[in-house]
Amino acid sequence: LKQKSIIIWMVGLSGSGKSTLARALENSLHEEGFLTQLLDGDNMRTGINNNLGFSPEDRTENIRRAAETAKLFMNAGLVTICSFISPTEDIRKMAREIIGDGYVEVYVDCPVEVCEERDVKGLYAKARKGEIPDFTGISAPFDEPKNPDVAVDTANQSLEESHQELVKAIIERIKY
Ligand code: GGZ
Repeated sequence: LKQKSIIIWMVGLSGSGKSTLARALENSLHEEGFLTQLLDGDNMRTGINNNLGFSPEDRTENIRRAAETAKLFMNAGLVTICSFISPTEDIRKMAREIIGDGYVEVYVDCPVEVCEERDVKGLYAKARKGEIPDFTGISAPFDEPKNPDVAVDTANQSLEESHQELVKAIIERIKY
């Protein structure tokens, strides 16, 4: 096998650019010949996690199942990319403990003010109006990761710059 299987755990607010970067990273890894699996809200919350909402308990269960699922892919030899808000220290500690060696934390750093200003999907406006309860960064907590393995600054960099930086950092960690 020409790749080390690891789990790239992408952390960041809604609208931080996490999913866009996760997909772009996956494409770049494919071009380099790596096998990957992407896990995110789109394939987890609509399927195996379709009974979960956004209470603290449900988010914890969402991340627990995602980490366990990711570990299966990792053990099958795939470079696994997980893109979830993963809002608290405790939630990330749990993911790190489930996965063990192979957990690589990437902080997609974009302040809530910038995410709200951009509000690509209009979710922040709805959260402000109270139409979405427990919205991360508005009415539910987000603890900034203190010691991520990699951080990209999507508030001050273009997505293309962040993408290049991320690909470089990840390829260093998966090539033998
Ligand atoms: C945060 C929410 C919420 C609430 C729906 N809080 O930007 P999006 O829309 O497409 O991605 C967000 C996604 C977050 O799901 P995660 O599984 O990543 O969250 S966690 O790690 O905390 O379990 C957002 C949408 O779901 N969304 N309601 N209340 N984001």
